[in-house]
Amino acid sequence: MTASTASPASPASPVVSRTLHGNVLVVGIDHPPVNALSVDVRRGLVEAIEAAQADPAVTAVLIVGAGRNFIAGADIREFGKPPLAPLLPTVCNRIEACPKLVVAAIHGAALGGGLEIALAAHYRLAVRGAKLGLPEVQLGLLPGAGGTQRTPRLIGAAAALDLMLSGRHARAEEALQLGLIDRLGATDDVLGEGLAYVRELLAAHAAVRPTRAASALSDAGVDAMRAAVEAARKETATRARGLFSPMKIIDAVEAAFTLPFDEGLALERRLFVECLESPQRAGLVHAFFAEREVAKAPETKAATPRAVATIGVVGGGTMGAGIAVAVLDAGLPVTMIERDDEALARGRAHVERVYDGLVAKGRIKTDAKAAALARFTGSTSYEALAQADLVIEAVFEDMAVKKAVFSELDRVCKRGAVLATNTSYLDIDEIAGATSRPADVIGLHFFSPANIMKLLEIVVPARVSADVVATAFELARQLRKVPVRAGACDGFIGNRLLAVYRTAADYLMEDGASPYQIDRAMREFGYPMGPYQVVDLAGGDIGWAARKRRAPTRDPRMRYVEIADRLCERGWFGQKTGRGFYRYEPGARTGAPDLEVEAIVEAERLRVGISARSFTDDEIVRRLMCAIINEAANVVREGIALRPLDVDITLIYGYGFPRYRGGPMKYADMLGLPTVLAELERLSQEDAFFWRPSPLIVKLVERGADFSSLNGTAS
Ligand code: 3H9
Repeated sequence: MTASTASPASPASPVVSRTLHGNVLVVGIDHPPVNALSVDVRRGLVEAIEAAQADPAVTAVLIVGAGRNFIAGADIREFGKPPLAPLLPTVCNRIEACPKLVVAAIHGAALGGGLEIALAAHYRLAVRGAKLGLPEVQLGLLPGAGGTQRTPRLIGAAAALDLMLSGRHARAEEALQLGLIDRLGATDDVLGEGLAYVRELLAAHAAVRPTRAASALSDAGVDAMRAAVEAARKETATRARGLFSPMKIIDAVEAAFTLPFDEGLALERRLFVECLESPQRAGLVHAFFAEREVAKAPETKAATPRAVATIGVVGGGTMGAGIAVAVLDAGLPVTMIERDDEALARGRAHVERVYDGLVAKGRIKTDAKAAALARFTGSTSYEALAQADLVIEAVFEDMAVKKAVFSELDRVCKRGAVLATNTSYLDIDEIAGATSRPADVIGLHFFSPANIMKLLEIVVPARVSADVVATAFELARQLRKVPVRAGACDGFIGNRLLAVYRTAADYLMEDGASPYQIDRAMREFGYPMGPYQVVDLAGGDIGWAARKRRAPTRDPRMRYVEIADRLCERGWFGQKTGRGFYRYEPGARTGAPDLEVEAIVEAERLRVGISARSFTDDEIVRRLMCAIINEAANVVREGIALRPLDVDITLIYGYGFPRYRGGPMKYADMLGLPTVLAELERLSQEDAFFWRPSPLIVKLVERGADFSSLNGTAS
């Protein structure tokens, strides 16, 4: 805080304070948690600028944020509701038009509309640690308060497009280099730095400097801008395929050098409203809030996590090594256990290989690899885990093997240690039964590659204690994972839904669609890969083993398609064997359609007496989505997922479901549950067992409600 004398200027709005520091009016935004620009903040800002303009005692205005951030942007909770005046573009124009000097002093986040407020000010200072960005694209939007017009005028179109199309945050140092800010504060006292800067500007008689008149759009600059816009259009057509707002962002930025400022603003507004009204905006905003909501499981409120400073990992295969890297990356030490020296050496080599890959890709430096590996130790003796606070088992998926591991852990681990299994389908209660402390046993289902994939299913068996669940959520936070609480059942949330998705795809294939058409249709829907590309990537043998395991308990009413088994019997397990549903050139990751596979599919149709019929891509998507939505409803009904939004986040973060569709439950709500139910009823005439509508969907439709009514959130 600065030493200057401060006095309240007038009773301002409850969220925007006005304090006179000598002749400088400090306008403070204090609207927790992140100073989002709600209607009250917008009103308060306009009133403050008007008050400054009218008060002869004020020669300059300094805008600052209270708490941890400057301003996190527009209030996302207001989207989709009737807009309330003053709109944000008006607020920004009002700030820019102020005849007295306006300076923004930034700390923490200045994002979206928050940065646009700063861009409307005449000068900008940021302290270290500040992050500036225009992340609207991640919400299906574009910067709609002058950002698309002011940013290119300030820093050129190439840099502006980079910020807007990636949505990334630039640190204060980079922002200075780009020309987004004018001054980097020497200390982190944002108010003191800001006031000193304003006084310096006043002493130098610095001019009021509207950003709309900034000069990056000089004649010489325009050619470069045109080239940047064209390059961005080309790249966006492939990189952001299927997304609505990126092309609108480019159109708006182009207007910055093809139209006068006010016409550019008008175009920006029109395009912003188009984005605002798009289903993609609704899907992405839902995902934004859902992602934050999943971390708030009931146990995280009811219990205190146990302290975790040291972690053990049992098993050094791909999964164990990936988990070890995820933990090492969070700065925690890891002890890996393997059964003998050879296996341990392989486990260590696995870990090193992951780091070598990261170094080769330039993601980390060699010294970061060395620092991480210095936290890694290995042992062939379980005794090395005696002091571990939490142990994650990642051995072969076999109940007897897992039980043996847990009985060893029970023998050696200290009281209070959390014992976690990474199983993807086995009964965790049974595993816990191999110990004398089932209350300490929990499921931590990582996704491969475990150091990259963000999803962590936290699987809660019947006897686990609440503080162990809370510990798992805290670990997820430390590992920067997105945790989803799942109840115990075969496949938990994600793999259970994957199984019905695959089954429905197999039915389509046997009934007449080719695996290649199915894959293409799902890619068009927004998945990065189709279901059969995923099988080939994961290894057909994994699903084959699961099918054999389930065979004895399979309901006889369930139709079973044997096509994948025919491929596995030939040793065609996908990428790793060079053949699967696709044929792969040595080392290639993209496969080509295989006529022999199509012949096998046709032979299977003949064998079971099906004559192929044709399906449109649209029908394929409808069937596969109905299968997922229906099973997801059962997963919610049974309490395996806490809420529909937990399913949405699981599929977005673990299974490539297109985020801009908000997840399958949000997608179902947008389609309309009566439409989904009607489709299920139609399909159940073909196969009453598989397509039986979930009682939850039936109930919600009867009540005129949808899945969002079960989320307990506003989105
Ligand atoms: C925009 O600005 C459009 C304009 O161009 C044009 C308009 C015309 N609104 O993330 P956290 C909530 S679009 C409302 O856990 P952190 C969040 O839900 C906007 N609420 O904290 C959470 O609530 P809860 C462009 C918001 O410290 C709480 O705040 N801006 C908003 O890890 C804490 O959030 C963005 O896209 C908001 N804008 O991270 C920035 N932001 O406690 C979005 C957050 O009930 N925000 N909340 O769960 C962020 O990226 C991060 O929140 C931030 C802080 C980095 C700021």
